[in-house]
Amino acid sequence: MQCQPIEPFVVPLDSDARSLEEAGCWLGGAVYGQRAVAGRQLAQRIGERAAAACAVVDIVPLAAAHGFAELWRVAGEGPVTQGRHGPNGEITWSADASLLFAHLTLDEQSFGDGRHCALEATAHAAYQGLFDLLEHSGFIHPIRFWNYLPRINVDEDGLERYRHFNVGRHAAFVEARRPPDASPPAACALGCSGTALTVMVLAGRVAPTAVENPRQVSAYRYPQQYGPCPPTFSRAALYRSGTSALLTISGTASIVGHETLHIGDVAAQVDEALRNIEAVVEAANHAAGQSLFSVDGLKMKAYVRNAADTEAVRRQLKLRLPATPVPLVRADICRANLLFEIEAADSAMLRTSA
Ligand code: 3EB
Repeated sequence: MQCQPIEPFVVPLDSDARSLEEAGCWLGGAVYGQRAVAGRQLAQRIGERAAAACAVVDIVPLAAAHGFAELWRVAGEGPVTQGRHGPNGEITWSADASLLFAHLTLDEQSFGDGRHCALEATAHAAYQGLFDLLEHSGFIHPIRFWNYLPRINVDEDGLERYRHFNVGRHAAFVEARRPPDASPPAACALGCSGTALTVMVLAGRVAPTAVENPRQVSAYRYPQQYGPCPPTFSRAALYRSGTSALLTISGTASIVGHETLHIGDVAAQVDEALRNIEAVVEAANHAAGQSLFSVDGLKMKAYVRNAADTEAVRRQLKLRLPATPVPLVRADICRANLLFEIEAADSAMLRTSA
């Protein structure tokens, strides 16, 4: 099967529809910054003119005054087809020959009884719906999930909401006969505003290779001190199809083993997270059997818990990665003591032995 290269691109919110079309073939992605009216408008333009599936994440961008979109561009002419899935058409998807991108936003208020935390049920339903789409579309292998959940660090019914989310996600994996501890896809999980959970997925027709970080305990083996169900993700996923490869690195923070390091020191957390990124890139190149990726070349995006830390984070990133622009958004991170999280992706051509 012939696979086309895919890359994430950051697009400023004031891009016009024509420049989007000229830029190539967009599969989908997300606008970060719902509050800006421009965000909704861009998502609509991208959806209509470029046939891409574009989510809107209610989050505060620190990168550009009006926010930005992160879009996944596929090479070639397409065709990119688009559709809806689910009983109420709540899932929007878009696909080319080898990759599918889908997203849905579920309002937690339509789940549960209004008195108890409904995030577990909402996460369960979101993953059920997306897994159903993957099975029906033939893109059965998730490569990467993005999760944005409101009030992520708030305790409800005696458990932090992120941990409720983990219970619902875990149950959906088990139910879909996708063992949570057998090479799960890459992922991230961040806070957002509002009352709705947004989940996005990139999926393929062939299984990606899961990549772990030798410096960290696999997240799906975290001990119970982090909640009744561990989070379901691998540190990175390496997707190879035809002559191209895509590496997508999960949300990466200042965690070594399973413990948070440098509590209260944002600059040191940035450094530690980047050491983890380096270790994951090395592990990915090892898994590929060739040196495909380098830290300098990665497309990155990062989350900062406290807006007041923005300049310190920028300074530290500039010091470590002088040539890599890293758009920032303000977001709560899934452990109250984490101040920073970074994610990355890149594509490469595989060297095939003649
Ligand atoms: C960590 O390493 C930090 O729950 O999907 C990173 C990436 C984190 C993904 C998820 C959580 C998730 O545990 C948090």
